[in-house]
Amino acid sequence: MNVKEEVLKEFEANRGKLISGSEIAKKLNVSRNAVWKAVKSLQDEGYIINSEVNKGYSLSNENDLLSPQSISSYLNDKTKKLKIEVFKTLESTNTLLKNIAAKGEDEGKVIIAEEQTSGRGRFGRTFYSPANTGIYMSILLKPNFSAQESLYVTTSAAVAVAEAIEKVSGCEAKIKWVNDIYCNDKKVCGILTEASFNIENGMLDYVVLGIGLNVINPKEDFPDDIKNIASSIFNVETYTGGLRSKLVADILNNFWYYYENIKERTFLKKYKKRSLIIGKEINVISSSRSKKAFVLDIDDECRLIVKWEDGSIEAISSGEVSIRKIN
Ligand code: BT5
Repeated sequence: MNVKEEVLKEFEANRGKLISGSEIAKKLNVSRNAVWKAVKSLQDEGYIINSEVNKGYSLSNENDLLSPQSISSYLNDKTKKLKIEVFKTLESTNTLLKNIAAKGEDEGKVIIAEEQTSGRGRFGRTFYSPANTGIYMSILLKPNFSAQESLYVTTSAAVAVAEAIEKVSGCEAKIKWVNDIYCNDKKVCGILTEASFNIENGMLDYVVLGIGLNVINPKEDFPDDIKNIASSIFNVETYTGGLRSKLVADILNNFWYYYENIKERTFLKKYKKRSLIIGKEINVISSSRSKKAFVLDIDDECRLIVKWEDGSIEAISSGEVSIRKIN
């Protein structure tokens, strides 16, 4: 870590509290001038750091910029070992992490961006990812799984995110099979899991789990094509800041627990309990054809059990279709 990163670590560990420049300088074994320069540079990056003459500096609780330091203060013993890197802007965190994974990176690398210019959804769709209002994060996993089991990564992550949303914002979070999270009937989060397979043994080489969460509404609102379906978990008018790092950490803490116990599928009951569509009518869309069905259940392999209009029952897999709820 360089001086600026060390100074930020001190501030994040003492959020809202005054610490004197000389105290920081002594602790880091650098000059007071070096601390002042680091503070100035952090302020230029947008950190809200207040200073009081002869007393010192304090990082405002309202500060909402993401950094490994800000996230780390909320992580548990297991997730503290993750290697988190935060970027101001990227095309797509999944794309970057897939490139890094292909070069042999270890499990536990986490890439976060404040903004994505080409955020991706499933089936080549886009995920709108404006600056400083959401969380765009990808996690590298190397599970000892068959290709089919990779679905449990998406579904356990959905539970992890839903629980984090509820804890931090109080919004009731529902899951729309297989990868979307809804609050108040609007989509607030999408999950994109991409995997690389070993053709010879049918096992996974690696999995990149991508999570996009709308925390506050973007300044110019959502674009017209998603205005009616997208929302965020906080109202921009009342959001007081400082919670995005906690959300990231809660998601990582929850997810890592489910991931380490994934074979027991402890998340599955919770996944079903949060379902937005069990007991509802939906349209099942595949290669531009749409068919009405009634959702009976989600089975242990995370397939959707539907009853078609002719009365026949089928288990459908997420790789093949999209669904739309009928109100
Ligand atoms: C998803 O796909 O929702 C998966 C989104 C995953 C995004 C994360 S961000 C970090 C990582 N890096 C990436 O590049 N991607 C991942 P899908 O279920 O196919 O939904 C896509 C559809 O959601 C779009 O066609 C829009 O209708 C809608 N949509 C786009 N942006 C949205 C947003 N910000 N909030 C809510 N809905 C959105």
